[in-house]
Amino acid sequence: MEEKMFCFQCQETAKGTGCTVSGVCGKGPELAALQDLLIHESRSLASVVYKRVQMGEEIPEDIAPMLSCNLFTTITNANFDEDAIRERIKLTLNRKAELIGNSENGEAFEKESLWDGEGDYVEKGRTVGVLSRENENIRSLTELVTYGLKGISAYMKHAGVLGKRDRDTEEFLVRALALTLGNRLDEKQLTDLVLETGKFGVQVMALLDNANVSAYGNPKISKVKTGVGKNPGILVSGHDLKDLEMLLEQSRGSGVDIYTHSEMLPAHYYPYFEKYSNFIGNYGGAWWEQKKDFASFNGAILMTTNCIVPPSDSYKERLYTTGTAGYPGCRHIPGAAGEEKDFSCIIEHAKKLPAPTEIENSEITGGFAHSQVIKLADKIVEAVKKGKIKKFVVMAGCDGRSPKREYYTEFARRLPKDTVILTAGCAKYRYIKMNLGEIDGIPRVLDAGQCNDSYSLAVTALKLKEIFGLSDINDLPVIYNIAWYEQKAVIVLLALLYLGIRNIRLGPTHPAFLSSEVGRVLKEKFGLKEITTPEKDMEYYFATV
Ligand code: FSO
Ligand code: SF4
Repeated sequence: MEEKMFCFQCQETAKGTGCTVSGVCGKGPELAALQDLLIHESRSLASVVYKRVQMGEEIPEDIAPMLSCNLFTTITNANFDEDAIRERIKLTLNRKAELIGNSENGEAFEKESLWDGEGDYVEKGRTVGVLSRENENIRSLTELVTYGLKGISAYMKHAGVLGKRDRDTEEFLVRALALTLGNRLDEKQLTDLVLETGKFGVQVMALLDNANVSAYGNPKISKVKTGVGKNPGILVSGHDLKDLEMLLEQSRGSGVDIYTHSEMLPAHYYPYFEKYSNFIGNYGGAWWEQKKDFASFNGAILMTTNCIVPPSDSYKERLYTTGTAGYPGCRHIPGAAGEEKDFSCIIEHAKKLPAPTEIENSEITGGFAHSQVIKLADKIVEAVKKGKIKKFVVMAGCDGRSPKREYYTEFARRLPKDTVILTAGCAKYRYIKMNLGEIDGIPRVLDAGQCNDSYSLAVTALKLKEIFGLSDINDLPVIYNIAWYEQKAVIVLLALLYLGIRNIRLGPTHPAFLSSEVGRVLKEKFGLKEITTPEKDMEYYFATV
């Protein structure tokens, strides 16, 4: 049967090999082709810009924001709206035409950069997707770089809305996209580019950390309520803290309470948001539980980024998107980076809706970003020296629907009582509500924040290395067991590899986009391993302890 589409960028890809009929995520073949075209045209625009850079020109100011927005839009579960993707393709083509038109040396641009947008976008998209690269390893390495760049783009965009940019990372984004247009690089060059992507992954996460801390203060230990109040509410999901800030400001005194869902939970850890008395707590669990959670929430819902699950009719008309997120038929709140968005329509809508139905009434403890952990360093070091903490287990990453993810709940449950879990990202929902207890007042699950706050875990590890006077980060009593789902987890993984961390376990399944040869190299070079069963992995890590 002829394939209608091809996408293997996320963990839930069909049969663990690729979505070929329609996406498990709900992405149809036309949307897939449009996303492929948007990526291709982003490479093409980057290629034109890179050529001009090689001729001694500067990268125009608007280029990196445009490219990062394009890439972020194509991340799994971010934007299902074909019109929104068409609009981005058009903008990108126009900008490319402008740059080529203004160039004194138009013929310097290669054929691949020159498509002018004539013809059908979907048809064109079908010719430039993942399978347009025939060599399996070249394809694998190119996609690995591209998914890393998508993660970088997401974090770049979040830092950008808080007024922080990093020219080096922007230059890298342009260069890496340009170099992955067509088949310009060989396997060795692409492997080097993969490692460099990890380097900029660290840099962009540091940038975002700095942007968040400068805007909202250092995260601190917080107890977040999971019960509900009597007022109508708005449930905010995704990762964009600036959107949350604007909504909190505009909903002050409106009688509408604001709750977080999934990856927005860590917003409660920032001191800045304490001043909003209508910022009530967290409602529900990880992104994939939204059908259930959004239905019982009863109020309006705001998706600021991924992960959107195609909505049920029971709540679709109360679901709003903003930023790079989009879903056909759901209202989109516009506004570019740096602009004040107008959230009045969602606030007015929420006022007319019933209060949330309570689904739990407890607390989640978090806020263990690097500055907070460093404040606890004396206590932690003492617990390690006394043998009360034997190992730290980094379990950052994503959650998802796969039943195989039960592994993480079971792994956390089986961990010896003298271990402490360091987490970040939505992976935490697999165990953060279990009461795993404390060691000398230190909770056994330390949540640093969103997936990008995996950077915090790396800073914590580097600090411990310094305190214990070790020369190699791998000599620390730290285990890395990372769960992946989408492309932000890819950049987190590449960043950890760049920092020299070895023997990371990755699950719940092997990424389909890693060819056997690329998988073998990662295994050999970095000791990357797949998870097995909680019993076997537990034995592997703790048999000798
Ligand atoms: Fe999760 Fe979705 Fe944050 Fe991802 S909500 S899966 S890695 O978008 O980005 O952790
Ligand atoms: Fe399939 Fe994932 Fe791609 Fe969606 S994003 S089409 S589920 S591989």
